[in-house]
Amino acid sequence: MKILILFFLFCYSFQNQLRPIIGILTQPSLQEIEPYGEQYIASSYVKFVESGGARAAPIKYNLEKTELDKLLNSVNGILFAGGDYRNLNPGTKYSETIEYIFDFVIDKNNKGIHLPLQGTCMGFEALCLAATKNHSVFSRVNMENISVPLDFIGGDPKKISKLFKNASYEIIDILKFKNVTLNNHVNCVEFDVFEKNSQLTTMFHPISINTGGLYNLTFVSTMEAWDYPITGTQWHPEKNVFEWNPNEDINHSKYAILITQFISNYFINESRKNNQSFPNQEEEEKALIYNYTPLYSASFIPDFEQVYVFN
Ligand SMILES: *[C@@H]1O[C@H](CO)[C@@H](O)[C@H](O)[C@H]1NC(C)=O
Ligand SMILES: *[C@@H]1O[C@H](CO)[C@@H](O)[C@H](O)[C@H]1NC(C)=O
Ligand SMILES: *[C@@H]1O[C@H](CO)[C@@H](O)[C@H](O)[C@H]1NC(C)=O
Ligand SMILES: *[C@@H]1O[C@H](CO)[C@@H](O)[C@H](O)[C@H]1NC(C)=O
Ligand SMILES: *[C@@H]1O[C@H](CO)[C@@H](O)[C@H](O)[C@H]1NC(C)=O
Ligand SMILES: *[C@@H]1O[C@H](CO)[C@@H](O)[C@H](O)[C@H]1NC(C)=O
Ligand SMILES: *[C@@H]1O[C@H](CO)[C@@H](O)[C@H](O)[C@H]1NC(C)=O
Ligand SMILES: CC(=O)N[C@H]1CO[C@H](CO)[C@@H](O)[C@@H]1O
Repeated sequence: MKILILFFLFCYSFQNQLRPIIGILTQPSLQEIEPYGEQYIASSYVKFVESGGARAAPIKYNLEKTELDKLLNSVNGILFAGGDYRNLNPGTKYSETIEYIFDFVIDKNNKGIHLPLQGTCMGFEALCLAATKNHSVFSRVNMENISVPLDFIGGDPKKISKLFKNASYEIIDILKFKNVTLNNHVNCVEFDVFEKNSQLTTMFHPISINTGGLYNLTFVSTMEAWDYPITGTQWHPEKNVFEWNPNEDINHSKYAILITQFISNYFINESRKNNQSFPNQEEEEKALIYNYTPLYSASFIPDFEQVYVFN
């Protein structure tokens, strides 16, 4: 009997979270979305975390610290979505919040609580800003509306990265050879700048680079933290499955879909290792994205099929 109980306790400790909730940070609305609400989340990010087996909870970028702390102490992972690079301008509330959340995540993990963080596109840049507090790490690249393969660096990505350790060679080859990673960014962190910045190199490990854009720069396109469950993609894993703007070079091939699913599965798998929870069911329900109804937004902002707006 005792052994049986110990066995169940053992299993439980390895499956501590089968109902993960991902906090997705909102951002100030783009001009086209403004009439509907002051801040927004593109629904594709919500669907991205849902497709990996999680639920989403919006984190308003302008929450006061006590409310923010409450959420950060309750969710099982955090996503910084893509968006307008100007959110990261010096002095914005948004950049203050991402720096706060980043430090919070580092601190939690240092205390032995596995709290994953994914940054996508502008969210990738947000990770670099938060790690350096230096607005000069960005360069203008204008790499917009183009799907490319990844240029892996440092050897076999299965051997050098946590992100791709468990990937099949099919996934690696799709990323290596097919145009499946949509780039849609004004700014970037150049590989040279990255390598010369000790705050970046001690925190993160670049896994892939790409070259291109109006200014034909070589920039870091995928990275992960050495010692923390933090990953960044300058490209958009969520769009292949969930965004359908016919004027954007988004890849909807069966290969591209596998990439979205791989990144989502990886991130949510990481979040299942987190043991945080809301104080009670009522607070959990109150936090969930299900309290909001997305708008069909393609007619006023073709970049997104649907958006959640908040005031
Ligand atoms: C979560 O895990 C950490 C590290 O093992 C532990 O200190 C903490 O008490 C756990 N929290 C809960 C709510 O189980
Ligand atoms: C900020 O980043 C730029 C570009 O890498 C670098 O030249 C500068 O020294 C950095 N500033 C500080 C204070 O580290
Ligand atoms: C998507 O990838 C497939 C497979 O490599 C390729 O044939 C197609 O041209 C790509 N489409 C776009 C929009 O990049
Ligand atoms: C990827 O797209 C470029 C154009 O952007 C094209 O030249 C190349 O053939 C494509 N590669 C594949 C594998 O589809
Ligand atoms: C962009 O830069 C790469 C690498 O530095 C170079 O090989 C390529 O020819 C350049 N492309 C253009 C269009 O200048
Ligand atoms: C995006 O790229 C595609 C394919 O290269 C092109 O057909 C489309 O016109 C571009 N869209 C915009 C908004 O530039
Ligand atoms: C999920 O995480 C566990 C524990 O780190 C790992 O063993 C497993 O390979 C991961 N699965 C996937 C699909 O990444
Ligand atoms: C492709 C690959 O390596 N898959 C493995 C990922 O991790 C799970 C669980 O550890 C294994 O069962 C898979 O074989």
